Amino acid sequence: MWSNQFSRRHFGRIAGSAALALSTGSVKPADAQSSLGGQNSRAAFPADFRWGTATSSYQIEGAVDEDGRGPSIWDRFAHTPGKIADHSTGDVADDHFHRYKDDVQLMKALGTKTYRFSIAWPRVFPEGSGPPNPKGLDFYNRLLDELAANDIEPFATLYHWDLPQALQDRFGGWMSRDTAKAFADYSGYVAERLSDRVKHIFTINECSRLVHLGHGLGLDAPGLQLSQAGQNQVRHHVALGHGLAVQAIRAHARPGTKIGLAENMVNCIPAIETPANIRAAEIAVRELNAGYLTAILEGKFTENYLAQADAPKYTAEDLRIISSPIDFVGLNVYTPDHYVIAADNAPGYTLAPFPASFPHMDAPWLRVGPEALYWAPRHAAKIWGVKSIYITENGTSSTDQVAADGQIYDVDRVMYLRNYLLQLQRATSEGVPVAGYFLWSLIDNFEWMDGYQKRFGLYHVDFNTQRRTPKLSASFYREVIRQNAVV
Ligand code: GBH
Repeated sequence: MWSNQFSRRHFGRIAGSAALALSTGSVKPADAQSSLGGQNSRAAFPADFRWGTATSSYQIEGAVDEDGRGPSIWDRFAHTPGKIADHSTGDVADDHFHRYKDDVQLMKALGTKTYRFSIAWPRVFPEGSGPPNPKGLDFYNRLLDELAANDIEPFATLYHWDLPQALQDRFGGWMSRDTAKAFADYSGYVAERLSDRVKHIFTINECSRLVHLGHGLGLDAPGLQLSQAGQNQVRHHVALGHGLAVQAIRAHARPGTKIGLAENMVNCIPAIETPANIRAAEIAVRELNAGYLTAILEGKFTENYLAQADAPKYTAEDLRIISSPIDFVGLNVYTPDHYVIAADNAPGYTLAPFPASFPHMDAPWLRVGPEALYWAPRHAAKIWGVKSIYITENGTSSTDQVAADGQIYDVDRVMYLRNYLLQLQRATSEGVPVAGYFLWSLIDNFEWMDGYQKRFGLYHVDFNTQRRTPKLSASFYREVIRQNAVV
């Protein structure tokens, strides 16, 4: 298995002589800076900035039948023929359920001091609600103890899309308010038992994707293709579930537990950074996130959102619950969603179409626009006055060929990360309150509808042997963390 020693040697080898010198401790960050003409001092992050990696339960755990776990909508979906590109499932995935100790060592080898993971609801409540399954929670107890022993702070997500299948069967999952209530009960239960060690909790990961791909396009579980009205109602129930969970966590967690969410906000970039375009981008962000982030952070829907024929059914009490105060906002940022140009006529902005030549990584949707990582947190801070922001996901897939010498020279991922991180540093240097960054992902994993064909990890995984191998990008990230600056 993976010892720390081994990984350090391995890092030295893959990153060449410069990293070898660094790993012996003979070159200090200051020396590195002076040799680069002081560039690094300009690209430094706040001293207490938190660096981490992110994963999610169904994508890495495997062990879907162990210790009383119930089935989730992703088990059902992945086992439905034709849904996953390579006909794979998350039945085994990275076998993290059994290899979590080794995986914690991978985090340690990077120098990360934080880790964002998700808890599988069907491990804790196999039927979604009703009697809990203490053995299911025990896995997370073991993981948390292992993280603590290695000085890595846990940030836990309560819902990364693996809804208990029983709730889908019983009342249509998120199509019903009952799922929002069950989510709150589960959240309070987990918070009570884990908040002695987990001080930061995210309620729901990416409402926008679970609505659009899960209930609109049918490409994610539960694979539904609802009308616009149906999708808006699902979004409303997810928002309500978030709000009820915030209240339940506050009621049951230890004092001082911080609560937020992790959202892939529809991110609008001023096409040219003029004051008019920046203002237009802010208007667009408010409107294009009206059903979720705007409602959560403002306590009301925008007039345009309500004016549409398909507006959700809601009560004033719902909005009060949805906008329960939160402590931080997590943003998943991969791409620029829209480039925006100011317009005189309503709604005050134009969304520029993307030219076919716009560059992307190893997926057509993964467009390369590093400034997305500057604008997302800046918008959240400016538009809603958010005081604490985490980048809860950022990263990229790459074709990741294993070279003849066994190494993975993912210089494209390094290029992507370097340019995005420079834009994040631009934000923190301007005082945008970003407290930390979680790179997606620690290890290659089950990439939803793409199966194992898309790789996002800093560590390459051979899914036949479960062998983990650090890619060049792992050395890059380790160096960024060591210097607390873009290198
Ligand atoms: C995140 O989603 C997830 O949180 C994470 O679990 C996942 O592994 C990671 O990113 C990488 O994908 O309509 O077919 O063009 C990222 C958000 C991904 C949103 C892809 C929209 C469009 C797919 N998005 N997506 S498609």
